[in-house]
Amino acid sequence: MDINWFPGHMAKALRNIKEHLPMVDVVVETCDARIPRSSRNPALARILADKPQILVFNKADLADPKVTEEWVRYYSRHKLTMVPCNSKNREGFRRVTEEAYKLVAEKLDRIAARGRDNRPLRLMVVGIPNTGKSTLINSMSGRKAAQTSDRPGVTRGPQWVRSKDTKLEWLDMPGVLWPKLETDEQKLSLSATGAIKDQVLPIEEVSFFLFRKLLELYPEYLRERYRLRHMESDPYDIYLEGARMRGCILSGGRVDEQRFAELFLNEFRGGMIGRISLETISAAEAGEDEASVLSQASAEVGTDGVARPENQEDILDSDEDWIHGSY
Ligand SMILES: Nc1nc2c(ncn2[C@@H]2O[C@H](COP(=O)(O)OP(=O)(O)OP(=O)(O)O)[C@@H](O)[C@H]2O)c(=O)[nH]1
Ligand SMILES: [Mg+2]
Repeated sequence: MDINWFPGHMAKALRNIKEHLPMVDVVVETCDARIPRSSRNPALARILADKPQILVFNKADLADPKVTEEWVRYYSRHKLTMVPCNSKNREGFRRVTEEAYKLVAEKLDRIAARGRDNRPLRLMVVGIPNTGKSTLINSMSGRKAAQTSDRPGVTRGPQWVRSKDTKLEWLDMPGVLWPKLETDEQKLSLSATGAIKDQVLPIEEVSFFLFRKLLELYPEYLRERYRLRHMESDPYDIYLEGARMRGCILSGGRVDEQRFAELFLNEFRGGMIGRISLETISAAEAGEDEASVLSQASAEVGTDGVARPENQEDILDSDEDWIHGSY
C-alpha cells in the first residue's frame, strides 16, 4: 500500500514544533481515543524529549469507555500524564490545566520568586491531524480563534490563542503524520478515523476494513444498526447485506459499494454505530501480573482517575515504548 500521506507542510510543521518548544511550558499531545496506538507520532516523542507533557485521549466520547479505562491504567503504570477528554463538551478539561500546573509547579515557583508571577502558562498542542487540537484550544480558551474542520490538515501554521481569563496561552500546531507508517492496518485505521484524507486510500477498502474490525470487536452494534440477519456468513457477504439494507443499490441490482462506504464511514465517525475502540491493550502490554498492575495503577491514578507520572525521566522511558523503527 504505497500512498503519500506526508505532504510538505507536515515536515515544516515538525520544524516549527522544534523551534517553538523553548517558548512553551507544557506540551499537550492529542491522540484519538479510538486508536491510541496508531494515532501517536513517534517523531513527536523524540522532539519533545524531556519537556513536561500531557497526553490527551481526545474524542473519548466516541471511544469505548471500558477500553479507555484500561489505557488510563496502562499509562499510569508507564508514568505518563494521560487525560481522556471530549473537546466538544469540555469533559476532562479542568484536569488538563490542573495537571499542567502540577507538571511545572517548581518552575512557576521560581518565576514567582523573581516577582514575575503573572506570566501566563504557555501550552503547545501537537498531534496527528484531525485529533481535535484546534477544537480543544477553542474550548479551553473560550474563544473561537482556531479554525476547525471534520477534514484533516486544516491548521497550516502555528497560531497563538490567549484564554479569556488571560491565564493561559495556547499554541495551535498543524497535525503531523510521519513518512513511514508501520502497517496497512495502521494506515486503514488512520483513514477510518479521518486522520488521513479520504482521497489517499480507496474508500471502499477503508470501509470494508472497518466493517470487518467491527464484526470482530462489536458485532452486536453492527447487527442492530444495519439490521443484519446472517451474521454467520462470510464477512464480505455480511457487508453487502448491510449495504442492501441501507438501500445502496445500483440500477440492475448491484450493490453501490462507494455509497455504502461513505455512509458507513460517516456513521462511524459521527459515533452513530456506538462507542467504539479499535485498539485495545495487548496481552503483552497488559503485563505479566495483572493483579499487581491493577493495584499499583489504582494507587497511582488516585481518586480523580488521572494517570500521573512521578517525574519526567520516567516519561522519557515510557515514550521509548512508542518508537518503533526509524524516522
Ligand atoms: N466527537 C468529538 N469530536 C471532536 C472532538 N474534538 C474535535 N472533534 C471534531 O474533530 C474534527 C477535527 O477537529 P479539529 O479541531 O479541526 O482537529 P485538529 O487536530 O485541529 O486538525 P488539524 O488542524 O487538521 O490537524 C472536527 O470535526 C471537530 O468537531 C471530541 O472530543 N469529540
Ligand atoms: Mg487544527
